Amino acid sequence: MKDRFLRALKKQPVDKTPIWLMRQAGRYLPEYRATREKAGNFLALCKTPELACEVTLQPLRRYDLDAAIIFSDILTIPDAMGLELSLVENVGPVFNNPIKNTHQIKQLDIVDPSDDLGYVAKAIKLVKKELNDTPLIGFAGSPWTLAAYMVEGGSSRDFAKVKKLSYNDPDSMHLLLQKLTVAVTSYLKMQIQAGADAVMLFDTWGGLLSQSDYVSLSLNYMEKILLSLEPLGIPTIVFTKGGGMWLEKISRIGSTGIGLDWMTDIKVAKQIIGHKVALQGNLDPTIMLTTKAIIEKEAKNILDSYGIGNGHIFNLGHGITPDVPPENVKYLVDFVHSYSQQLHAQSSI
Ligand code: 1CP
Repeated sequence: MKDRFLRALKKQPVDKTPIWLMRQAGRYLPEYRATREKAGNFLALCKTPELACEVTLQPLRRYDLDAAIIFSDILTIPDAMGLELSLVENVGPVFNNPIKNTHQIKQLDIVDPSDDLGYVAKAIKLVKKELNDTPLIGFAGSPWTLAAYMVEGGSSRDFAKVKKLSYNDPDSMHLLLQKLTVAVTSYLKMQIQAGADAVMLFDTWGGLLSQSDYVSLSLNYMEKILLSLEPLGIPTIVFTKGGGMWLEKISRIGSTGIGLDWMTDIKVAKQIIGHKVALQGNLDPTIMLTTKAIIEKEAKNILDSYGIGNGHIFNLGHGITPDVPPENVKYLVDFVHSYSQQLHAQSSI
């Protein structure tokens, strides 16, 4: 088993720091763009298990990555709930039927993932057959982040509509979050049963909330999900973008690891919560657009900041962007592996 990723997640010793990258399959790879073209559009790519499997494997053919992440999107759940997702070029994800009123929230179907999202389980099974020994990460959006897109109708700078709804009508907001919590829980269970070796919750917009709203609208629901997954015995990672000032709170909800954005100092994070959870991150994705020398300097800085000790999984602080030169990714992956060896050799003395 190529088990560095799972070992580091459990804070066990490894020979090199494992690395994978959020959005490692995607538009910066020409072979991804070709496969998406073949599928017709982004959603068709997600819904065709053979092609979703193919793009999941593409970055692993190029790079010595320590984990694969199933190719899909967090917005497949709202799509299955009837909001009808499409991806508009130069705009991003858009829902044809966004949530406009509380009546719609009451009417909203809770999806049966094995039926409505069975294509994801099929893709996971196909990937697992091809992967041999590399672990596969399953994922879902946090209820809050999904609700944010569902109420907004797509992406947004400030997500004011969903925040307004939370203040004006907290009961409806919580009803929506409860429905999403049930859906996300059964969706992740399905992914684990299909073969996912770890699962990650993406709370991309948790950082837009005040501290008390973050706890009540996002963190508490993620905790419920983790609690329901606990009996399955699979490691979990929680990533709240903009959550650096709440690490202590996040570390108490029961995840095995915590993803850090690039605004967070990984050395400080390790001091605060490193004894409890593994830390994943946290290179600024913009650095991937610069030179190999800068990538090396900044990656070294993160590895040295984490320092000696188990429990670090190298990643970016957010998803890789479409304009990253593919050769920079190879440089980063190889550098992290080669440089980190000395850190692990020291820790085993
Ligand atoms: O071909 C294209 O143009 C599609 C671009 C794209 C891709 C490659 C989208 C649309 N989704 C994805 C795949 C995806 N999305 C993965 C695949 C696995 C991987 O290789 O990592 C994952 C894990 C996601 C998760 C996701 N989707 C998040 C959470 C993580 C994050 O980046 O914050 C979010 C917020 C989304 C919504 C979404 N889907 C797509 C886009 C462009 C977005 C972001 C929209 C926004 O900026 O608000």
